Parts: sequence; C-alpha cells; structure tokens
Amino acid sequence: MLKKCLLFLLPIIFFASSSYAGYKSEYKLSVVVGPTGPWGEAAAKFASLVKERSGGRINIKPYYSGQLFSGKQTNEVLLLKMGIADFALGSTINWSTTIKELNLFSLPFMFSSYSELDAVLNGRVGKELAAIIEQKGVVALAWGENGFRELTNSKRKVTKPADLAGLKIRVVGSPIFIDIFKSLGANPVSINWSEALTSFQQGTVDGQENPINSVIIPYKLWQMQKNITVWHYAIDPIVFGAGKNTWNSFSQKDQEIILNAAKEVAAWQKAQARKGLDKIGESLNILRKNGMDVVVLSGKERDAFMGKTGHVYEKWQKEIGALLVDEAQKEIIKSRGK
Ligand code: X2X
Repeated sequence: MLKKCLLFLLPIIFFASSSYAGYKSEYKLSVVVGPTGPWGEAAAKFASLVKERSGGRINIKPYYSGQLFSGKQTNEVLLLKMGIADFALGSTINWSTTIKELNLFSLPFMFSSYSELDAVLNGRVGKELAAIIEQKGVVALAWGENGFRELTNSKRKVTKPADLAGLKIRVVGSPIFIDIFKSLGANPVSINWSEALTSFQQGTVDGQENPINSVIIPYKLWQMQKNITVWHYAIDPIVFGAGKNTWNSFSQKDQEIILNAAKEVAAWQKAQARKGLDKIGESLNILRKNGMDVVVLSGKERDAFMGKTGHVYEKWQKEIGALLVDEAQKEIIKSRGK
C-alpha cells in the first residue's frame, strides 16, 4: 500500500520541485536611481514582498543607479526584451524612445493635477498603453510614479519664459525635451542620469528638471542649484514591468504573487511621490529649509510657458498618435468636471 502511494505521489513531487528548479537563482530588477527616495525604496519593497510571499522561491535583486544599462537609460526596454533585466521600475521617459506612445506624459503642460493623470491611467488610455507596452515585449504590472517634473537651476529665479534664455539645461536623451527647452529659449543638453550629478557639481550645466520627492530631495540638489520653479510641465509615471519571457516562465500562482506585490508597492510608491506637495506642503518646506528659493507658478504664469510650446505639442501629438492624445484629453476634461 505504502509503495503504491509513493508511486502515485512521485510525479507530483517531481512536478512541483521541477517548476521551482526551472526558476533562476536571481531575477534582476533595473532601477535608474539610487536606493534612497520613494522610487529606489519601492524596488527594495517589491523584491522583499515577492520573496516573502513566494517562500523564498523568487529572489529579485534591485540593480540601482542604472547599473544594468551601462549608462544609457533609454535602453531599458531593450534590456527587458533581451532578458538582461527581468524586471524594471522604469520611467515612461526612459522608455519613450522605444515606445513612442509614452511621450504622451511628456507633452508640455498637458497634465496639471494628479486627478487628471489618474483619470487617464485608470481609464481606457492606461489599458491601451499597457497593451502597447506588451507588444514591445514587456508586461506592465502596475503604474507607479516619479512625479511632476519641476525646474531647478543655479543661475536665477525663473517665473517667465524670458528667464530661461540661454540657460544650459540637462534633459534625458529623449528628443521631445530638446524640442520643449529650445522652444522656451533655453539651451538643452542630453546627459544620462549617471553623469548628470557630476555636471551639476562642476557647473557645466545650469539646470535640470525632475520630480521633488523622488529625485530633488533624495539627491539633495539644493547643494548645486538654489532656484526651483514648480510648474508641472510634464508628468512621469513609472511602469512596474516584467520581461515577457521571464513573466511566462512563472507559474500562474507565482504570477499572481508578483502582480499583487507590484500593485501594492506601486500604490505605496505613488502616495510617497505625492506626499506634501501642495503649496504649503512639507516637501516645499524641506526645499526652503535647505536654502532653495521656491517659485510656484500661478495659472497665468504657467500659461505663458505653455503658449511658447504649442508647436511642440502639435508635432509630438502626431508622433504619439492623434487618436490616443485626443482620448487622453477627453479623459482630462471629464475629470475636471468631477
Ligand atoms: O534621468 C532622469 O531625469 C530621471 C531619473 O528622472 C529619469 O530616469 C527619467
């Protein structure tokens, strides 16, 4: 009897253990920033949650500061496709040279509040974008957030387009940003994030643009640039993504574990990215306490910048796909009425 039982159990034991045996001993997670701040911390949280819930079977290791893409941050989607990275917490900006529809979030002055962004991401456009990302070989598990991108510089207070004249501004190597800053009269230069800090320290560039909680505070940019203009000119969602081959190698149960962990951590991360960012918010006070001159643009001041970038919007709307942009605009307008 015992022998019979064992014979019956053997294939089950074998099958169960072989599905784990097929798993890698380490899954690489790509992150462009360092471990400090909501973005980097989310990577560690995601890895530890998956490890805990899978009973140690799935071991994800975050590779911070763009270690996996040897400097070129716009290569991240290719890394996932090729299996050099298994997962990424990737900025839509870094992915937008490979997936042109993601330039939607960089259209100048398109989004002005979190509720507008939520309406777009939680609605049809968000689903369409996830499907487009999947066609490129990456499964989009959840939307996190880097944040609204604000302008800092070491030269002067910026409240109107003329203040930007001639300022050398570091931007990511995604062409829409070159177009935007040129149209504002600045002198944009593409520099990878891994080299950007040195250029700020050495003063070879005058300014840059990045979100407050996820980048400006953790990297203490006030040490190099004292002026900040809060103008919400672009928003930067983060995709919690998995390479398709890696994803398909997991059992259904493990896919569920990973998906749920991604959703939970993305929600936490988004909340951290937004914390204290209203006018009298804690985050702006942190900047002031560290000697920054904080300018929050009024609606009218913001309109002046928007007016200068109209043709950039027109050009990139076509690149992204007018239908998709139109759909997003409709969601935004609808959300304003709520
Ligand atoms: O390079 C940047 O500015 C950063 C860190 O925000 C991105 O990865 C888009």
